[in-house]
Amino acid sequence: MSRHPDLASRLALIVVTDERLPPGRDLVDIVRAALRGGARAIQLRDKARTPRASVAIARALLAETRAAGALLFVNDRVDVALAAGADGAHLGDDDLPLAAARRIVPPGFLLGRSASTPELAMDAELEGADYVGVGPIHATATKLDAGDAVGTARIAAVARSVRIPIVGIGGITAGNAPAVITAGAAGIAVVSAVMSASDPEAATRQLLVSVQSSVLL
Ligand code: TZP
Ligand code: MG
Repeated sequence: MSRHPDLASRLALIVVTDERLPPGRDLVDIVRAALRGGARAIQLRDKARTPRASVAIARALLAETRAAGALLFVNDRVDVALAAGADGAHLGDDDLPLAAARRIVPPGFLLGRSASTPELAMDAELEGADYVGVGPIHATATKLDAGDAVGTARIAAVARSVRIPIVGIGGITAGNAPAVITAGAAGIAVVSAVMSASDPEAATRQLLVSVQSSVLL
């Protein structure tokens, strides 16, 4: 059973932050705009800040996500997520093993795992992941070590292998999101489509419309 009553619908659109923002832009402002645009989940992804600084920004984002009834995940760092009181953490190959993280988090704490193949996704599910992130679906300039694009067919392959929700990531836009959903993903995770948008609120709204309309296809 899912650790969150409404997890799959919250995962329809995860807005993932980037510490490299266009000049003059403020992260909390962009997240607030994304929440106004309807984002139900935010992931703090920060490869540059110290853990101390990450906890401070996570707390600031948590005030916003709580007010909006959205979930906050912290990328990489279970310690930062727990210290800030976030709803969950997203783990990759260099982070705490999923099962080890599960041992130290309270019941109900959400754990996502990057898993780009059916085998890795099955391992993640067995270890207690609440969802898996599959990607990069398309080429992306946001994560330099993301590896080759796996395409939407990979979503379909992972969807045949696990029962937990799947989130597609990497080069996803409002234009190509429907193919990710129709391949079997519960949602999409985006960085640049919102973080680099001139109007992050409108960009978020457009992405959500795109995801939600394709659920009905
Ligand atoms: N993991 C796989 S691809 C990616 C991450 C964090 C970057 C996604 O960024 P964008 O800008 O949405 O392509
Ligand atoms: Mg990571």
